[in-house]
Amino acid sequence: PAVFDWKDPLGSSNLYTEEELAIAETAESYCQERMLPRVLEAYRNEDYDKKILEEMGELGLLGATIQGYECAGVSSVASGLITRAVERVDSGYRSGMSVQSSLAMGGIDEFGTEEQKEMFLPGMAKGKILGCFGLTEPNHGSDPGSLESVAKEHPTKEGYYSLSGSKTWITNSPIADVFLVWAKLQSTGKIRGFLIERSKCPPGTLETPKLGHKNGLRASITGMIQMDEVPVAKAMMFPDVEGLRGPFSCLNGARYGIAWGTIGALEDCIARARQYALERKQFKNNPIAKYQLVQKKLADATTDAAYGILAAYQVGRLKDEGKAAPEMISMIKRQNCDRALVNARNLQEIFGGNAVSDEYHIGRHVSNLFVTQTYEGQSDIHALILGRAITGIQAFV
Ligand code: TGC
Ligand code: FAD
Repeated sequence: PAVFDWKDPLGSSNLYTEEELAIAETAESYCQERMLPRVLEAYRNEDYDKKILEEMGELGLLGATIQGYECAGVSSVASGLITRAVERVDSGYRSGMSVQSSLAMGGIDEFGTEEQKEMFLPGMAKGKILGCFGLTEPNHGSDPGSLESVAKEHPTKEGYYSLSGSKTWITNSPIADVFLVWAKLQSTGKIRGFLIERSKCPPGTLETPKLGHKNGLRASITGMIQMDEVPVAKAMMFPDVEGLRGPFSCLNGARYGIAWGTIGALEDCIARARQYALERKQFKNNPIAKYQLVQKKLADATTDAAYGILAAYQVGRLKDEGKAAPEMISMIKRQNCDRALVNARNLQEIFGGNAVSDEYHIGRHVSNLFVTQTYEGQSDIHALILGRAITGIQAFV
């Protein structure tokens, strides 16, 4: 007879191939055995251990959907399962991986020249070359079309541009070796993608200060990219893509991953809250799990997690068939981030005062999930993307 499993309420595991299940298992064991023991110290000290990316590289988890260039070439569903396993531990670790895999490697794979791909992708797949993605600026977050960073013809160096401008809230920027920066080409006014290598920047032209004292995503590292006439060889510009289609195409992959990942974080909250509710006793020695209001919180969260996974799965399959419209990705990114945040906040109440101690992990997930709802398009921005697709009228401006 069919049995209900609270860990997989709608039986999504029946949908995965053998290979996808094996990849998920590898990722889950690595994350639980090697990442989880480090997360509390990392979060307390805002200390991102970049060895994590090397370890992920050794397991073939970076840029996993890319074909060739020493990448694993797995399905979008398999990459979603990896993301879910990582974010079950911490959204910050998933963030570091998303930026490396979907935003930086994904951009190079989709828009780079053969030379750029050969130069960066194999090293990035191994976690030996660290990447970051600079779109957001101090004055332009939700509206990146207005960005001010500019690439001018270099005044003295033949075959070079000179890049100036400032990017902020950039995951991995303080430790990155290669920067995928989006700036306007002065001659056309159009947004273009540039690959800046830290090792090739003359002193004083590139600074990447860390943004510390965060109250979420503390296990990831975030910073600025300050460019003051950075010389960049023309061969380091993406040759063909112009306008916002470039950065947004990279974001499609990262937003898709977040839809899986945030459900991983929510699933961790559910498992921890359930366990706590079964152990904690109040009023006549009853476990608080006996009380209806506590059960409702668990029922709501478990339902949203199960629906979220099925939706992400469906978009993953369509993605591999070339049938995933960006609006579908906006829908699952928004819904899964929002539901993960709301439910995690409700589950936090189950822990009573202990919720305030980081050793119960729930407060960390709640703070992280606020960030996931904000970056890669804040939820209301995704509502407007959907509203535009539904009505044909844009409401941004
Ligand atoms: P709009 O007119 O809508 O579009 C401009 C051009 O872009 C194309 N496009 C897309 N192409 C591919 N995929 C998509 N999802 C696309 N969305 C739009 C579009 O076809 C058009 O092309 P063309 O050739 O006609 O020029 O542009 P808009 O300026 O009106 O945009 C409005 C809006 C709100 C949709 C957009 O600006 C937006 O999405 N804002 C949110 C910004 C955002 O997501 N920033 C993310 C920064 S990176 C980040 O947060 C990383 S965190 C990583 C981590 O740590 O995990
Ligand atoms: P704003 O655009 O100022 O928005 C503020 C509020 O106004 C939001 O609620 C928004 O929904 C609302 N709003 C804005 N416009 C409208 C409108 N037209 N209608 C209705 N409501 C509106 N960026 C990168 O490029 N690379 C990274 O690696 C990266 N990593 C990040 C890591 C962290 C930890 C954080 C916090 C951010 C990161 N970001 C990154 C930046 C992130 O993408 C932006 O913060 C996000 O896009 C929102 O932009 P903003 O902060 O400028 O908010």
